[in-house]
Amino acid sequence: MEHKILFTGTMGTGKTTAIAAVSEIPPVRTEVRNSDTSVAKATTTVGLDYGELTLDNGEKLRLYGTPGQMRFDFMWRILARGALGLVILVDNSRPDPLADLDVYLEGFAELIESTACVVAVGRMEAHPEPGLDAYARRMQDKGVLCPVLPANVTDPQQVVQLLELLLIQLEA
Ligand SMILES: Nc1nc2c(ncn2[C@@H]2O[C@H](COP(=O)(O)OP(=O)(O)O)[C@@H](O)[C@H]2O)c(=O)[nH]1
Ligand SMILES: [Mg+2]
Repeated sequence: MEHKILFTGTMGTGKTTAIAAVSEIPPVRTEVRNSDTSVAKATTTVGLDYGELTLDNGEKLRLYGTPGQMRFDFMWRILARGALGLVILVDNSRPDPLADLDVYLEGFAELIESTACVVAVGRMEAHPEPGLDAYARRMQDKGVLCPVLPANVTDPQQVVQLLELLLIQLEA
C-alpha cells in the first residue's frame, strides 16, 4: 500500500525539516518559478518538498511539503488530489498562530473532510500560548475534528508519531 501525505503550514513551521527528518531517500526540494502574475516578482520561488518513508508494516508513505503562502493555493489543490491525509504544522511563536491554522483549515477543507488531519504545534516550550485547548476550541467552532498535539519536527520520532496518528484515523 502507498499513501500520499501532505505537510502544510506557514513558512518556517518545519515542513522541509519534518520530511528530511524521516525520509529514507535524499529529500527532494524543488523550486518552482512563480506563475502568479498578480505578484510583481517573477523570481519568487515556491518551495516543494518530497520524501519517502516505509513503515514497519510495509506501507510506503510519499511525503509532500506544500508551499506555505496562501497565494499558492492553486498548488494546494493540485497536491491534495489523491492525498490520504494532511499534517498542519503551526508555529506558536508567530503573532497569531490560530489565524494561521484557519488559513490551512480553509485551504484544505475538502481534503480534511474526506480524509484525515493532524495539527502539530511547534515551539510550545518557549511559547505556551495559545494552549492546545484554544486550538481544539477553534476547530470545534469550525466543525473540524483533528487531533492537535505539541510536536518538535526536528525529532524524527515525533514526525513518525504524527504520521501514525494520521494513519490510525484512516483505519478507523
Ligand atoms: N526549537 C524548535 N525549532 C523548530 C521547531 N519546529 C521547527 N523548528 C525549526 O524551524 C525551522 C523550520 O524551517 P523549515 O523546515 O525550512 O520550514 P518550512 O518553511 O516549513 O519548510 C528549522 O530550522 C527547524 O529546526 C520546534 O518545534 N522547535
Ligand atoms: Mg520548506
